[in-house]
Amino acid sequence: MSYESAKAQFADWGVDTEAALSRLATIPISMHCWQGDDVVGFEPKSGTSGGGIQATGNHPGRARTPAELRADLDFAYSMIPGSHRLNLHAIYMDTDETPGRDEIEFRHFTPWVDWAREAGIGLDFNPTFFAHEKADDNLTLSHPDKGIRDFWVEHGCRSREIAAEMGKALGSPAVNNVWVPDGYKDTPIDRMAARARLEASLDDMFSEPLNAAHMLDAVESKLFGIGVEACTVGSHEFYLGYAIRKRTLLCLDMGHFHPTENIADKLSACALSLGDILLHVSRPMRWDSDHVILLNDDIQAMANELVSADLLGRTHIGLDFFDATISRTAAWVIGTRNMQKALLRALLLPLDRLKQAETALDFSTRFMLTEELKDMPYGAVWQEFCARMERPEGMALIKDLEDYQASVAGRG
Ligand code: RNT
Ligand code: ZN
Repeated sequence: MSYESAKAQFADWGVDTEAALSRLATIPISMHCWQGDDVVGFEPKSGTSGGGIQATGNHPGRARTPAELRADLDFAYSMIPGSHRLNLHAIYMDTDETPGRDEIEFRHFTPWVDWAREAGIGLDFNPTFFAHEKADDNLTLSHPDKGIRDFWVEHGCRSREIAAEMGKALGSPAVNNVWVPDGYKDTPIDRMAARARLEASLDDMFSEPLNAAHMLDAVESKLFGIGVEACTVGSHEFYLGYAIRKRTLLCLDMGHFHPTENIADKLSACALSLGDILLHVSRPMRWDSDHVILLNDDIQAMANELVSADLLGRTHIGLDFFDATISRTAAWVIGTRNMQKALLRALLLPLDRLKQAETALDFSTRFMLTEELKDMPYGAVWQEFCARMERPEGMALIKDLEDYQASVAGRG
């Protein structure tokens, strides 16, 4: 179907496809660097990721150096319509020095900043509280040993400063997201003490006020992980309360709840008490498996909520998945485009009509509308978006993805 007929069909429903396309073009997605190398990073002696994070697979083409990762990212962004962001973890430093986690500085990341400036890409940041000998017990900021807590607080403080410098250099605030793996494999006796220690460490870390125009603090909760099945210190309730009291962003990761919970439902509930929100869009399969996101009901529900609840202006959309069994660049590109497709479909909803039916308790109309809408020509509008942004789609996209994968498959 041509874009013009699609446009007319949407207009029949009172939907302006041009408005949807313009809005979509302004929504940045923060693409996570760690899909490119299976969460390994570039620290001299980083081994397995630890902390319950597990990329599985051995597909050829893993980026082994910052230069390879940037080449893969350049390619990925060239396949994704719009202008976006990169979410870096501290272990992705690019330097000949070998700073400890408590010694990292902005200069260890300047090649990333130069690259981002050149490419017109915003940066976000994350301290790395895993894949380190001082995190081997799965305890960091809540460790009973003050020396270990202080080490990680120092890492967190430095990460905030690095994020602030990045945001300042690029003229757009970097979200600095704190996720710690802290928890217990078996049932703990004193959960309160662990949570009080985590809270005190976070307070220490966040004590230096930094300019919100440069850096935004976020905290990420989790339900459980491998090795911390019995208790995660930074649970959802812990961080929801913390974020509200301390006015940080709350990061909702779609894999960090019971599999039957509806994460989209949480957005409006949390948003009433919070300022900005950070999303880690992911696809848990039976557990926090971090599969590449599909254009499925969960992602669509999330996008619909962002639009319907008018939360796009204060939600930072980050992705969090890693699959090493398929082309890593294809995973990035298809996953990110899926997020955009879901946003486009949400922006093409006749929301006034739907809301009107709901307010009038006319659930028959709401039901008929939502189901009939599933047959609308979203594909034609998406194709138009890609064409205007000079990005391939369909078979042309697949060929480009295959060609690039073939070009990196020889990496050792
Ligand atoms: C882990 C969290 C966290 C990580 C990244 C690498 O369960 O989801 O966001 O995936 O920091
Ligand atoms: Zn996450």
